[in-house]
Amino acid sequence: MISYQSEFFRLLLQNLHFMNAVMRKKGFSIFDFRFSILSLGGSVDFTFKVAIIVAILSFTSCSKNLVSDLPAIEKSGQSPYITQIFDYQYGPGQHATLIPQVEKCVNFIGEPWISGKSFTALGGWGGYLVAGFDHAVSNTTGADIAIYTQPSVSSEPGVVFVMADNNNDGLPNDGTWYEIKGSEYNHAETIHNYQVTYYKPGSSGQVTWKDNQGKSGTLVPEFGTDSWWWTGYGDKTSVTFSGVRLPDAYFNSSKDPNIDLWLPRPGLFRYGYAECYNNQDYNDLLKANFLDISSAVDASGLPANLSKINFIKVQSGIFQIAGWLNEISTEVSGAADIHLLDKKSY
Ligand SMILES: [Ca+2]
Ligand SMILES: [Ca+2]
Ligand SMILES: [Ca+2]
Repeated sequence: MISYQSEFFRLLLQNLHFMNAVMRKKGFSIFDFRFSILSLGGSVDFTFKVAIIVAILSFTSCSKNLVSDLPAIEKSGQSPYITQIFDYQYGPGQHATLIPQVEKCVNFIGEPWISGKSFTALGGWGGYLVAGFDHAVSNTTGADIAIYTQPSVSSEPGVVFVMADNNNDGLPNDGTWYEIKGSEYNHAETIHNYQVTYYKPGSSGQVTWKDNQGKSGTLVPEFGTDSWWWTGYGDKTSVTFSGVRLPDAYFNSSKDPNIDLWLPRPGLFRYGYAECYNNQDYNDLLKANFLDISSAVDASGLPANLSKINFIKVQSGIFQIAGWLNEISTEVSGAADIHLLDKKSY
């Protein structure tokens, strides 16, 4: 096992390198500082922010065991982890210019975080990936699927859907996507069957949007980014996403208009979502949210009663730009069939 101390310095160096690279690329702008559990903005000195965030991330990281030291059991040649990506669409957000046009989501395939693997950014609301296991994951008592987080400390909830391979052709082409019913399923602010169309920016560089609730707006980054439009959309002048809109995850608790102090809204996202930390289904050892196939519901909210699933879909569920945090967007590092993992690892 790698010592906490060496892991501390590895993460410290990794994050300093990351921030340095970002600052160079962005000309001293913010790329993704949602590593912080609370965030400071406005008149607070930039260097101070960086110092706080590095300190928080390093402290958090060195206080936990390392996932990559914990081997998985492979039974009958089956992989516990995701083996295929079928679809990926980035939702407009701050990472847009950094994600290749043909993103393969290799960070979501296989065991997370080994050999320098990072995470997959789903972007702003609606962005998603569709992935599959090489076998059917059984629905046994309790949790069945682990969705690995970024890892980080700041929740950016994603909605998870599951599908069975009914015709056994290995493709997510004939089943129904059933939503894992999370804690905010019946929240008054949750909008099921939500839809947003994002429009390619003109000369302003800013993405405008319209939703199916009669609302529209502009995605304005708090800190400058080149564009939130992703080259992976090809020649499209607009792109439409459909899914579940969850309640806003953060609120600005600052009384000073010159300072942002973004905090998680209390009591929300207790279970049932991807990239949620310190909630009821977060496994501290694996750094993953544990989801139960029995929680899957149909379009009317009734139990889907699935005995097994082969495919998962993870989708950014928050449509919120939280000040200098920019958009709240899900990042995930893979998924596992919990039944195939070494029980000692979690
Ligand atoms: Ca289960
Ligand atoms: Ca199929
Ligand atoms: Ca994240």
